[in-house]
Amino acid sequence: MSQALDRVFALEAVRVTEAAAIAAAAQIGRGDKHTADLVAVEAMRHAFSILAIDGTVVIGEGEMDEAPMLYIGEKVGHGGIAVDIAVDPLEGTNLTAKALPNALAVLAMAEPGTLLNAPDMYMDKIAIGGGYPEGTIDLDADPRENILSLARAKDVRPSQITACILDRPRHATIIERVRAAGAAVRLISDGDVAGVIATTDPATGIDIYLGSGGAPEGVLAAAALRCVGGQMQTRLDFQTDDERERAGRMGISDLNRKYSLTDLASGDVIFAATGVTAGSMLDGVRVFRDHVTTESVVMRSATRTVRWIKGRHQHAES
Ligand code: VTB
Repeated sequence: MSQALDRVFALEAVRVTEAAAIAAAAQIGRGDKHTADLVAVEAMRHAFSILAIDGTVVIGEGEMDEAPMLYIGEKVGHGGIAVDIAVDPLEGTNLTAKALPNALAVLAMAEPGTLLNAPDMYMDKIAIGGGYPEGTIDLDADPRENILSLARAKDVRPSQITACILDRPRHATIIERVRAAGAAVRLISDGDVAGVIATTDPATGIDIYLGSGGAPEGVLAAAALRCVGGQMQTRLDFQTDDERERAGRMGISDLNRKYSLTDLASGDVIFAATGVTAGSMLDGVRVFRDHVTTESVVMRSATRTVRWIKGRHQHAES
């Protein structure tokens, strides 16, 4: 990606996540996660169509036969710079349906071939923010050891560490081991992209993210960490042979590979997100009589610039 275009697209990317977030906002608290997702996907796809890019979706709504829009391999944009695109038009469909915090519209744009083409399956993840020595965390270490190591690196007591973990029965052991180390656990019902990014911002009070969530969400979170700093390690967490075969078809030969941050997103990348419901990183969409407001963040790995962008969008009819 050339510097100049890459800079322009950082701002263009926000238009795309704003469009998805505004569409999804009409579905906040309506109890219908499918419609919430659908309207976000439609709006995001439309917003892409007016961008001067030659984009290829590498992480999207699913494979071509299961997703009508923003499927893996779909071309987006009306021509221009070649970019690979990872999207989650509505990260937190449940959060939106239930009007819970931290639902986001998210995308990453990257140099072609530089994002892990992660299949839609589980991925084990561990992540911390920036400023710690390399090797502070290790996906293969006991969660208790990771907490103790992070506490040493941060020069605090383990009881002053907070871990963010998805509230799932599969995480019972991790939660028990983190608490055994003396750390606090903040359980989230969904939204692990926001959970991973939260580790990079001391204001959230979250120091470390642990557990298994969606692999596509893992790549999106990695794109953000490439821009703001942080450490992350992941491994695909196969549930079935079918998933193993699918990963093989997508070009993954070492099924047991441990992915570092740069294995997940190796080149120049832009990450953009707009808040749908208010959360730790971004305010949600607010709807007024004649306009809506949005809050977005856009980051670039090339310069590590992070911009927060507030938008005021007039309703179409007013
Ligand atoms: C997580 C979470 C997502 O999927 O990736 C989760 O961050 C993992 O799947 O918001 P399970 O729900 O099966 O645990 C989401 O909840 C939805 O994509």
